[in-house]
Amino acid sequence: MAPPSADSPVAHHVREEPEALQTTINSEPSSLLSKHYPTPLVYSGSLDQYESFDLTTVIGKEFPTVQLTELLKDDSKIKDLAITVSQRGVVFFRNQDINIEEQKTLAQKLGELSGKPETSKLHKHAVSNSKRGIPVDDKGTLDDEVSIVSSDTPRESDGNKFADRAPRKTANHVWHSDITFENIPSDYALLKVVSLPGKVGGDTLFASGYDAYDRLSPSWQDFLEGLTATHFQPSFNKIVAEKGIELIEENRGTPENTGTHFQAVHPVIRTNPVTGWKSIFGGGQQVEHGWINNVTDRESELIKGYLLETIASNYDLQVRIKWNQNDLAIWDNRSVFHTDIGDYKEKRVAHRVLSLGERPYLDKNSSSRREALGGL
Ligand SMILES: O=C(O)CCC(=O)C(=O)O
Ligand SMILES: [Fe+2]
Repeated sequence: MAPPSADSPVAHHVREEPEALQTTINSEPSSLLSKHYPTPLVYSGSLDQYESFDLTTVIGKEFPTVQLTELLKDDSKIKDLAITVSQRGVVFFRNQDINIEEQKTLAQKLGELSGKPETSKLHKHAVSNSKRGIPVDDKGTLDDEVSIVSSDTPRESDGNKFADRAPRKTANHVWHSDITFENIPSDYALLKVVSLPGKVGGDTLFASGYDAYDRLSPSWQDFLEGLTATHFQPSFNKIVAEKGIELIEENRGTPENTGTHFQAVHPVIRTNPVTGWKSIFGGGQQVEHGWINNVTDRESELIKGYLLETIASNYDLQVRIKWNQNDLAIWDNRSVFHTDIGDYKEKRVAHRVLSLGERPYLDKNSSSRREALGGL
């Protein structure tokens, strides 16, 4: 069956996984039987010597003084950093002198040292890449492994969100995790804000997918653990048709991220291999144009709506970062949703590097964050 288009009228049928993707899903059960899931990693304490504090009870940590270039010298510290990011969801570092090459090295090492597959390298964005001609430094270097997130040249998929805020419906629909339309999405994201719009505006919000999972009743947890979602990014092919730009079609950081489908089937609830905790994954903007499989269209909309509400409406599972120039955030895209806040007019520029992780999976026997920590 051909996958339904995002624009197709609501039909009273059950959406199944698109044929092209069924091999992936259908090959899972037999391999699952014998599958050994990774054992959660244990923090060794190597970062305890640096000043740090938690930003909220459930999400966020800040290291106000250490330089990442210092941590980069020691693999055991990088591994502890990966564990800290996966546990706290997002970690902030202030006024960093790390350059773009070092930012890339750190991104790849965070993934490698916490056990990602050998084939997973840094992501090459299909659209937001060197072909846009925006240099990553003052020497004019162009790099497919760096996305320049700039209000001056908004990502084409953002449309004109900066043009006029007044007519926007609600900001909530922009909550997302990065590049989940890929078969192998991102584990760690590193975003360094290099130019700010002024004294105020351009903050970023993060929400814990772990805690969103913990908000669900055991019955809903069980129900959602049996479901997959099709993540879909239709705007890239529209841009090709409208603007005639060239996409990166081959090997966007792993041979498994190839082609121009920009659709991937992933479990709605996913286990993070580093913590061993379950998280909502099939919610937010990444499924706005996608759907929940094997339920009716109406049921899919209801589930998507409820998951978005759980992420967006619970302010006590969120943290908001106010940036200063050269601050850097690292988040775990497997278990955290985020959204930028387009409440400014002046130029804001950030450099983003994404490490690619593992193919998302659910280990039914893994625990929730609250179960593991014995409470909040
Ligand atoms: O610019 C920001 O605050 C975040 C933008 C974003 O969604 C990203 O870098 O993945
Ligand atoms: Fe993002």
